[in-house]
Amino acid sequence: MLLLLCLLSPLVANVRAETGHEAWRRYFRLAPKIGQKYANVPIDIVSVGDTVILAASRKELIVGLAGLLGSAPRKSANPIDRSIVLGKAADLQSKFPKLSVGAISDEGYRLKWQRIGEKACLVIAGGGDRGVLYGVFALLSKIARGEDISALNEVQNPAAEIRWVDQWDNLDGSIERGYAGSSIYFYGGRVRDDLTRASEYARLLASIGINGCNINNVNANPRVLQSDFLPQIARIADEFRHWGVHLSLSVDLSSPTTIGGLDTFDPVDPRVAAWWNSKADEIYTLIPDFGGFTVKADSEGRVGPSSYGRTPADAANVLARALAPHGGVVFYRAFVYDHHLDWRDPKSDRARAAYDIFHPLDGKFDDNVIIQIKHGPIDFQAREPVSPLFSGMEKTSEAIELQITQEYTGQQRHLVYLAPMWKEVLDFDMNGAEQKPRIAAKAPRAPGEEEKQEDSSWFVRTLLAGRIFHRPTGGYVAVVNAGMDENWLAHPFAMANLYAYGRLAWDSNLGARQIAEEWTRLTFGNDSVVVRTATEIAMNSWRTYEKYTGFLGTQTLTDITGSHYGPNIESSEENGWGQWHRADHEGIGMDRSVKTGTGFAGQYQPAVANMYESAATTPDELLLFFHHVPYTHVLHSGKTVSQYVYDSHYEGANEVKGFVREWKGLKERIDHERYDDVLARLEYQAGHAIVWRDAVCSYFLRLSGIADAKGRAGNFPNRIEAEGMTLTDYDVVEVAPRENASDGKAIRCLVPAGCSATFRFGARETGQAQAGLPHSKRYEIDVQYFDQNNGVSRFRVFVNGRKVDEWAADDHLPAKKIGGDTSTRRRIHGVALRPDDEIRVEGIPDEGEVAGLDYLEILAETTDR
Ligand code: GCV
Repeated sequence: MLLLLCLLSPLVANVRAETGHEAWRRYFRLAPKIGQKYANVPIDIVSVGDTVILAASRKELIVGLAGLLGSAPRKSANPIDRSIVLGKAADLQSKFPKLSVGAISDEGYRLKWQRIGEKACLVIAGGGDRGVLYGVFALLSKIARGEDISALNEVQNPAAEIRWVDQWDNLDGSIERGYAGSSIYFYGGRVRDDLTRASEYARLLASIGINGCNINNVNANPRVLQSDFLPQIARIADEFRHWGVHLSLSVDLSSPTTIGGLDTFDPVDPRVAAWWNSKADEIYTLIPDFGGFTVKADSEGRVGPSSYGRTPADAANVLARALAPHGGVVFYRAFVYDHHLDWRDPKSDRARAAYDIFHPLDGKFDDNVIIQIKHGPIDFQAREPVSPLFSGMEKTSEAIELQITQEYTGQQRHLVYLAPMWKEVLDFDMNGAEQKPRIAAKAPRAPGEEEKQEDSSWFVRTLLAGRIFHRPTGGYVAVVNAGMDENWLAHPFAMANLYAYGRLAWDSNLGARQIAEEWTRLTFGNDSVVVRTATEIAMNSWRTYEKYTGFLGTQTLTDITGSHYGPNIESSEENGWGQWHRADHEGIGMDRSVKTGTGFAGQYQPAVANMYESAATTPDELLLFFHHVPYTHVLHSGKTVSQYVYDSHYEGANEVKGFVREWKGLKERIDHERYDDVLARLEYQAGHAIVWRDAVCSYFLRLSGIADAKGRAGNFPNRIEAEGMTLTDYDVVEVAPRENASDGKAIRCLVPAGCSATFRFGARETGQAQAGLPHSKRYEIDVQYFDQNNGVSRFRVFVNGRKVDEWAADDHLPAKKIGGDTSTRRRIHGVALRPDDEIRVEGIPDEGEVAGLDYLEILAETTDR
């Protein structure tokens, strides 16, 4: 028994109940084997300096070490025996003249063992207050991950000055594209009374080096700037300040008229400039460390400078001049486009907009304006090329805008780790193969940092750091949309994206795998099986999602005019939003070449433009973004486009099944709460991946008329369509679009007492029996039903009158109707069946939800489904 306990001990150490609220700063007591590595970590803290950030740093260090190592450190005025000594480099050096920490940038830090007098101390020196805080978090992270710190001597300076997040929170408490509950800041038109979550969020952000947060939706409510509202905003800034997080606000450019009483918001009108100046003064009186303004204008119905024939530079500069005396910045979003484009015009192209508008303005923006550029030219798609604007402005500061909230990537119901995609963007060389001589010879460097010989590549990450064109600032912004959900982002793995974003904004040279491993250790503990499995699932997840939802650069195939979630392939077409894939009977793709298409490819630097100009040199994964090709076009991989569509969707759906299997291997190695939560989400995802697979395959099978060489698409031997069963009170409905239900039909129940669908089980339903394989007596029954969000239907399944399962359709999927957003799979395991058994499904509707049913699939039970 004792032996058994010993063998299990590394496992049970990890399995304390958890909600995910602590994210990657759990500070759980280290397992003894790891903990003993830190036996000589000092338990005495000497802190030099006294600011709110230093106080927070000291407190974090005490809480973290007490949790990880089991004993609370003491505070001392001077080093005794061994101490951790922390403070700003300049302050430490004046207090301990013999201490040498070298040069550190303002937000950088050094972690180093050093003798102070006779005492061997562990020094945490920051360039400024934030540097100290980041150093503390870094040390705690190393210990939590079991990293050797016995010879620690490390300096870290952030890659870029701007490391911000945006929240799209509305004052009524809702969050645009938020998938994890309501706003942590606002409720019912005002700032929440209890801002505990706001403070905890700032701490979370600081722990990964993020130094700014824009708290309200870019579709901004002008009310946020009203004089009676600003003191409420100041309360949030008070919470952020301890964690070194600047607060900024999205502003509506029409504010001078809507709340200012002026008859114009023309940015070149002196009265408008005076209004913004006095508004900025008012804000800084309340919030001295206010970060600045974010602007969405002339975009998706927002007003902007075009109302007066002015440019984004005119608009940005009037704000920038109001903020400049206080040190604030303007984030002007390059997401400016016409959403009433003429879809019949083969030359019209939304992808061109940002470059067409902003490139000619290069040099016209004030130095404290940062152009915030979405990573691709469209809108956070699972695959799109890098925005050409990154290399289109040499005299303007830039920030990349990434999206952590998974608007087009499964909305935190699908596990999609985005760091591999972001790495491809950041590592993309905008200069292509061409070697340009005009590269900066001397880039601004952190003090003490060695001058690196940059080659002539224009990596996006280097452009963002301002190094190539000597820009004073620049960096990273990401839309997070954390909410009131206990674990911040709903899906436990969605937190890996927030973690990865912070780590990359700090050090863009880190690898996606290394970050995933770090996150896994900090989130789930150091069990090597957990680390390996979770990292592997994460690393594969983005490409897997791409395989079953969108192919070869089509852009999104989600419901573009609705939820942006489930499949709706035709919704991209015949409207002005410009996310067209141009699929017809013969072929698919947007021709964006210069020679025959929209000319978008020509917005890149010559080497990259040449690559995208021809289908022969465009990488497969972006082929359809740049070219219209027949379904018979042969890819570099050797497959035709049509066969690729079938293969990739079957592969993708199978890979998610694999994730479920791998995750199940972690049972007992992770606390039950998070294990079960992730498992349930993965099982849902595996079902929804099949919905996607079947929708896309059947759509293109019908459109192209080209069969799947492997015979899978449109062929479901084990499927029993609901509309083919014997129905009592259920009625048959045509589903639109038809590919969102098997065979285009489903059944719905409008009778409050309930309806039923019955059939007799026969050999036809068992692939194994048909193939003459040994007949299994136990089966898995997959029930494909529809879980709308306007009611909670109930389902019951009976075999020969005996109930084998029941459940409530109570998920919060983003639709009120039967379709691709709501199609959901329930798996019933281990059902004993004999030929001719009666299987009956009962559905009881609730309010608007109609207990919709699509089909059943029955297969012999195996361990590998
Ligand atoms: C905040 C996309 C989203 C919108 C979002 C917009 C933006 O269009 O669907 O919800 O609006 O991007 O980034 O401004």
